[in-house]
Amino acid sequence: MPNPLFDTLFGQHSTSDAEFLQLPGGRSLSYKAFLDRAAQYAGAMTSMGLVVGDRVAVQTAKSPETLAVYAACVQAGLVFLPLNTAYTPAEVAYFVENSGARLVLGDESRRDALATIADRCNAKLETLNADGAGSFPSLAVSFPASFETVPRSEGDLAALLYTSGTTGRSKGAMLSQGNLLSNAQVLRQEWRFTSQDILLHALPIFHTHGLFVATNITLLCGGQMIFLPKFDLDEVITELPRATAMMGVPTFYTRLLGDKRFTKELSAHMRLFVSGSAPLLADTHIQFEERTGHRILERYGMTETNMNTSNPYEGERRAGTVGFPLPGIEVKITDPKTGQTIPNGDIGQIEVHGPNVFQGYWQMPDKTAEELRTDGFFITGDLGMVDEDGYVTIVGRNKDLIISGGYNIYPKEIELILDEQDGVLESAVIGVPHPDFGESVLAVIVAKPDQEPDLDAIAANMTASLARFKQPQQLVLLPELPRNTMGKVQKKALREQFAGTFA
Ligand code: MCA
Ligand code: AMP
Repeated sequence: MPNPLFDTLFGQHSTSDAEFLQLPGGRSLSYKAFLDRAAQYAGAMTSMGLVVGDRVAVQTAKSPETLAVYAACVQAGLVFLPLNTAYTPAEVAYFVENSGARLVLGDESRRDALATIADRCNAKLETLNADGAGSFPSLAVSFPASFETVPRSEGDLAALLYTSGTTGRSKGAMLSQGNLLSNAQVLRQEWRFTSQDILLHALPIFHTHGLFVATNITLLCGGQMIFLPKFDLDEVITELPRATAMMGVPTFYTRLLGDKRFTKELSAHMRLFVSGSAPLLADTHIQFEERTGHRILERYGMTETNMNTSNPYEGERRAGTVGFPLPGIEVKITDPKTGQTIPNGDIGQIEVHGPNVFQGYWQMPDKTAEELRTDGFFITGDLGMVDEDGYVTIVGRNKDLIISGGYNIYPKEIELILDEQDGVLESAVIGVPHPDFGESVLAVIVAKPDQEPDLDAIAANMTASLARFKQPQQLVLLPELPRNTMGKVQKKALREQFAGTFA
């Protein structure tokens, strides 16, 4: 019985001794060894009573074992729910509760906090540490290295990835087997990936970019990954000469350009550098080409859709654009008020349609209906235009969103917490230019009459509730927020006022 995602990405390699992961310290893992481990994990999770469709919430370090949990979930028909390792227990509690996860996998160092959450949500808790040890692998070791793959179809759910919401509540994007598979197939073809490729993998694996784009393509073509725990400039520079391709957020490329060791010779063996998740400045694109002779290939995607557009592999990679709609994917630009398609060259909201578009938000039919039209077009919340040659350019966002180092941060989530602090009347959180992260978080606070909020105490309070990367890098007190005649806060004016803060 088929399981399209498992069969195509993983099953085809089950007896292959070819190398899959190159790991720090000269270690490596073959496809077979990786899949044997995944089968043991699938056996262990099934023995715990998990059944098809159950969610598995995973907040563990980037490691071959975490990747094997993903494979095991696909093989056993479970829904993989990866979580940013920077999330605080308060944040994790929401995801576990909202998803109704049956199993939580976390690091031993967080066992107490996670146990409280798991108990409250009636979920099981097991540990998996960065070095591959923990209660979960200890349990799995006694299971056979083969597992009868659970039949699934392309419409079945494979993963639940949470994206922050403009209302402050995160939404679980339901991704089917077909969503993931179709995108991996299209990207392998478009970017010419083969079993000869060695991908330098320095992205986290709890987001679409590192998990689905980078990993699924490699699995599909039977290539290898140099699997680094995180983006570390020295390690990337050391490993680059052995790689053929790299995927990254713009911060990766600006950091590389900031290092004199990053030369044409160092990247001579590379055939492809891909950038996405945040806008790549045209200046970075140009500097990169001058330094290395390579033109970065920029593409555009979302958690809800995987990848939508890409600059061409052959043909002109145009700086400042995100290229053409991928084969099988339609992009249209519409008037945000009427939803009508507008002429090429005009700026409107970007809508996409295709086999990549998700199944809706987990148990949020109203939110799904707001963003996913009945004809299948998804309203991305990005603003853009298509030029006469068909290149798509993103010019801004119709959603209040900050992208810092490739991580999405929704101001509303932070404002809700700030507004509860002592002495705070109201707040406005904005993204301002940052040389390393592209954008960074700045919070403007207005005091209640005759009160003086303690900014240091407020900053300290944020650490319990919010992951470090979401915490404002600066808190500013203003007598009032700028508003238009309708009373709406003018964030544009604030962004202009504070544009130079992190310059
Ligand atoms: C780390 N910090 C950050 C960020 N990352 N602060 C703001 N924004 C960030 N992105 C904090 C740390 O907690 C630390 O705080 C301080 O910054 C310095 O840490 P540093 O060591 O410099 O950071 P790093 O570990 O080098 O991380 C920076 C990074 C990383 C390499 C850019 O954030 C990263 O890998 N980003 C990629 C995110 C990604 O994969 N996005 C794809 C999602 P302190 O020192 O104060 O404790 S979007 C997606 O998937 C869509 C579909 C798409 O299109 O791809
Ligand atoms: P996420 O919801 O975390 O998947 O982030 C998706 C958002 O990242 C998109 O809606 C865009 O706003 C942004 N994004 C992704 N790729 C690009 C890109 N190449 N250029 C500009 N913005 C991008």
